[in-house]
Amino acid sequence: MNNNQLEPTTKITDYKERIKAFGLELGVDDIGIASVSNYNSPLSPKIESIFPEAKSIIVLVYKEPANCDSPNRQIAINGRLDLIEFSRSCNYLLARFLEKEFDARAMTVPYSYPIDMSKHGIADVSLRHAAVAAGLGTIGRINLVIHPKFGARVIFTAVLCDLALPSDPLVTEDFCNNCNICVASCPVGALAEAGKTDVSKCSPYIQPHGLKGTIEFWQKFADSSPQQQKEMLMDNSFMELWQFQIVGNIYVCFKCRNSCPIGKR
Ligand code: B12
Repeated sequence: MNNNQLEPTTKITDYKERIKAFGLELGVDDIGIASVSNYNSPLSPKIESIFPEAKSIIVLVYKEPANCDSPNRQIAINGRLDLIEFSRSCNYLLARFLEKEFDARAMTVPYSYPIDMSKHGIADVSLRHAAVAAGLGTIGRINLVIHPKFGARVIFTAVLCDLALPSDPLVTEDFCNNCNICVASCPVGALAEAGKTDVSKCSPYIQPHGLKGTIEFWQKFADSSPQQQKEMLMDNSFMELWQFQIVGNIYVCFKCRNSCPIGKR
């Protein structure tokens, strides 16, 4: 069909409506569209370096169930894992819809991992910047996108495509009231500086069995006697490490996001 050519405005509007209707029908909570030219994430790679013909970013919003508010660590993270799994299906189904319905080329952008580990926490596509460009919210003091209806209790995925779809209007209202509750809620002070999350504080705390924790464990293991090594392998911290390796993406802290009063029910 379109081979990157701009279609008459009515047709393009119709495409956008059909794409959004399809996504909402899947169970996604909101969808915004940004033209690639409106995506501006200074630290991230250019979208063209990932997908040279990409013209649009379709950003999918998923409202989280209440799990992350639970003091039970397993229930809290399992709610997120449910959503991550669901979001992969939605990405795939939307990409296939674009291919089948509009003869478009599409590439999916996942929730997070795998990312290029040499880039120190900078993903190939910054979903916060994409969500803002797609009119889905504004960045609050918490450094998360505050969605007009759901606040910070949302996650995002995206689909890049070569259809030239115009951007949705930006959200102009600032939903963050700068109450600073998120800043105070962080047990390691990672939000102390406005406009920046201190990754060296946040990351090892929310993912204690991530890269830093794994290196520390095996370093200690290498420096231990055979008897101590035996004990280390029977210890709960190793079992947690093992669990992290097979499940991945296990966070043990949601405090900033849980503390935000915007959109809380
Ligand atoms: C790596 C990563 C992390 C790392 C490091 C973060 C980092 N370096 O930015 C760690 C592990 C610490 C982390 C923590 C969390 N993360 Co995280 N993370 C990511 C990931 C995979 C990549 C982020 C990235 O590329 N950052 C690097 C660059 C691009 O960011 P940056 O240029 O520094 O941008 C910052 C500034 O520019 C600032 N900023 C200042 N002024 C302005 C103005 C405007 C207009 C804009 C757009 C930005 C902006 O905003 C950005 C945030 O700091 C994304 C998924 C993705 N693909 O985007 C999820 C993602 C950002 N994380 C998310 C979440 C939910 C979390 C946690 C709450 C984890 C949890 N327990 O649930 C915490 C929140 C911590 C916090 N309050 O900041 C969500 C955010 C959803 C939302 N509502 O915004 C994302 C989008 C995952 C997803 N698919 O939904 N994360």
